[in-house]
Parts: sequence; C-alpha cells; structure tokens
Amino acid sequence: MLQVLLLVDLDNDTSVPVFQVCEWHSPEQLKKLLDLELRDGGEAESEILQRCRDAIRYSVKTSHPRFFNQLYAGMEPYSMVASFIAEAVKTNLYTYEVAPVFTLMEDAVLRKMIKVIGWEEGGDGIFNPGGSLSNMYAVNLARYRYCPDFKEVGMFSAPRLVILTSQEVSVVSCLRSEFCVFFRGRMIPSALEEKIMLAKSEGAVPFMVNATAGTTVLGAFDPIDEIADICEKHNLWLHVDACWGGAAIMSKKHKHLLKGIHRVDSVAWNPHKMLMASLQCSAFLVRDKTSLLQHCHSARASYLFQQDKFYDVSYDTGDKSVQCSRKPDAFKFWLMWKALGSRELEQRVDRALAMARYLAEEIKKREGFRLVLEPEYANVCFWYLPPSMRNLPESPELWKKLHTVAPVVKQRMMKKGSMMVGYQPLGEKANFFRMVVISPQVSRQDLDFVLNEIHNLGKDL
Ligand code: ABU
Repeated sequence: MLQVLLLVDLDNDTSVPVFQVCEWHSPEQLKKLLDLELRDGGEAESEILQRCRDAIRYSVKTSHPRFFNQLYAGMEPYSMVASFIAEAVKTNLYTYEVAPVFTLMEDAVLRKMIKVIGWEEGGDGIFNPGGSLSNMYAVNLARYRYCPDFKEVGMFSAPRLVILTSQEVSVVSCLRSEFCVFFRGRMIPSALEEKIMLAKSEGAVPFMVNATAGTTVLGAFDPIDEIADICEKHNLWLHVDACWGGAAIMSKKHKHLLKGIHRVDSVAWNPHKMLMASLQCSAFLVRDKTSLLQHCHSARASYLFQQDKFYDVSYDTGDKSVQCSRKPDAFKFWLMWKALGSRELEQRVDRALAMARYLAEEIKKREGFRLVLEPEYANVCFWYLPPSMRNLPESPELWKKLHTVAPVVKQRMMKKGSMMVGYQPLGEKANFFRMVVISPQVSRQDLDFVLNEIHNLGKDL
C-alpha cells in the first residue's frame, strides 16, 4: 500500500525516475535540500505538504523490491495499518488503564509465540525496541537468577561473571576473544565446554550462554540442542538470539534450524525482520513462570502501578520493562497474523528461503561470482571478481584488490539508485556482498537483475 503511495508520489514529480530505490545526496547537499531550520513562524500548509513529499522522496525506499541492504525489507500492509492506528490512538503500554486493548493483544501474541517455540508450560515476555534490548533483558534475567540480590547489593559483591557466545553474534561483541567459540559462523559445542572449564579454572563464574539463530552476516544457526545439553550440565542460562532466524520456526520445512529451542531459557525474536512486521516489532520471551522479568526490572513507580486499583493489576505490564514509555508494537504483529494466518506466514518464510536458494545457484553458475559459503538461511554472501582479477593467482594481493571492489560497486549502485545491497568484511575475509532475501514482492528477475547490475557496475575495476 505504502509502496503504491510512494510510487504515485514520485510519479507526479517527473525529475525522479519512478523505480529508484534511493536518491543519493551527501549530508551537506541534503541539509540544503531539506531546509532543516526551525523558525519562529510556522509555514503554510502547501509548504508543509512539500516537506512531506521531500521526506518521502529523499528517504530510502526499503519496500522497493530491489532493497536488499538490511535484515528487514518490503511492506506488510496489515502491519502498516496497525502502525497508523497505534500512532493515531497514541497510548503507552505501561498500564491497562491507558492501553486496555494493546495490553491484551500483547499478551495474546506473546502466548502464541511461546506456544510456537514449544514451551508447554507457558512463559512470559515483553515487546521492546529492538533485538539488542531483548538480548540485554536476557543478560539481566540470567544474572538476576544467579544473584537475586543484585539490585540491592550491586555488582561489587559479584564474582567475575562470564557470558559465552560465538564470534558471529549480531551487535553484541565478545569481551574476550578466548571465550568466543565458532566455526563457519556456528558455535562448536565441544569448544564451548572447553571455554566454560577455562573460565572456571580462572576463578570466573560462567552464568550464561548466548546462542544465535541466524547470524547477521552469514545467517548461521548455532546447534541449540547440543548447546542446551551443555548448559543443563553446567546450570547456565541459555538465551537464543533468534531476532533474524526465529521466523524459521513458522515453517515445517525449516524449523529444524532451531531444533532444541523449546529447551532454552529465553529467546529474542524480531517479527519486523523476516516476517516483515512494521518497524519496530521485537519480542523478548522467557520460559520462566515465576515473574522473573517483573522482579528483575520492577521499579514500582507508585504513580503508575498503584496496588489498590479497581482492576486486576497483573495487567499493568509496564513494571516488567526497563522503559517507562513503551509503544504497542505487538499490535503490528497481531493484526497481520490475524489477517494472514500462520499458514501464510509459513509460506512467506518458505518462499524467501527458496528465492535465496535460487540466488545461490545462480551465483554458482556465473563467471566472476563466488559464494562465501553455502547459505543456510536467507543470507547469500558472495564475492564479485571483475574480469581483470579473474585470472590472477589466489594470493594476499588478490584478496587485497578484491577488498576494494564491493565498496566501489556499492557507491555506484547508490548514486544510480538502482538497488541497495550490503557488503562487509568478516574477520580476515575481504569485503563481500550480503544479499538478504525477505519480501514476497521480490521476483527471480529482481535477483537476476542484482547479479547483472553488480557486473555492469564493477566490470571495469
Ligand atoms: N540487528 C542487526 C541488523 C543489521 C542489519 O540489518 O543488517
């Protein structure tokens, strides 16, 4: 729906080609184009309308079928309608008295997600602004379980606490590289156990393992079942960052990627990624049934959470959160799930992964393209070698040259506005492209276009 709106808007403005993903300007140029200064007097409505047109015009069209830059893309119309409604009714999800509808909807969505994860006994959860926050909640709860008087006595009474994770985590980085254990982007369970023993031998206290289901760059899945065995043995909290890969659980064909997730203590899952809910829509889910979330974060603000209210105050969910103000993001997922049903969500996941597989096979067929590794999920990572580099022997010099290719191709695609594809280095690996296939609006032709366009933009390098 928004896509149509955007295209119509641009269509009326003949200076902008209809199908550009972005209209690139440097920050200095854009500041001038937008006239950002706020003045004493207000502007006329016609000028304000132009401001709105400009805001759309110069924004990146992330719902364009050739936007592949991030772990979100495309437009889910029902979710967008929910966003509009949530903004229009303008409420705050801390108490039932100001957000009765959204409080119940959040509860319903969380229950359904918990059921899908397979926590038979139920659990708890909260929507919050982004996966990093969800991961922080997990750390808080794991630490609180280990040390329930943490809020009173503070950190100084605690031993040296250790969290173990793989090096390919999203934005949470390893504090000490020797506690990072991974292979092909996946955690190696035997190495994990060695590191737990290492930490203990140094007098530190491992209390939590963070596994990842769908790493940001490679889309790798840690072996949750095997990691759960180790966590049970050592009594460690197991959190899974499934912000990106959690959607695979909706698919009978692909849920094996998350095998064992019903055994973990907590999960971060962002429906705004693969499932295309409007930004932001990010859930933290916990298997605990003892109100750990509430006990850990409660500040008992007496002006919000009066215990002598006339209704059941267990519906005042805001005291579980580190935030005060909180948007009713669950509604954006609830409405689309209601409209589409679980079956359609499943089909979307299956389709996205089938398209990613198509792209990987195309890459293998084409001269000058090389996969970084076989994709496990919807991330397709590859290098493009321009003709001038194709016959060079594999050497550090070649990799050094190759490292410069993706940034130039990226600059050219953005200045042309033809598409957006991300690139990054990874450890010692030279810059490579990362295609992320999500939206059902993406066709095989769009994927062919990407490969042709990369060649066209980079063949002279
Ligand atoms: N939360 C990490 C998302 C980064 C990306 O969209 O690539």
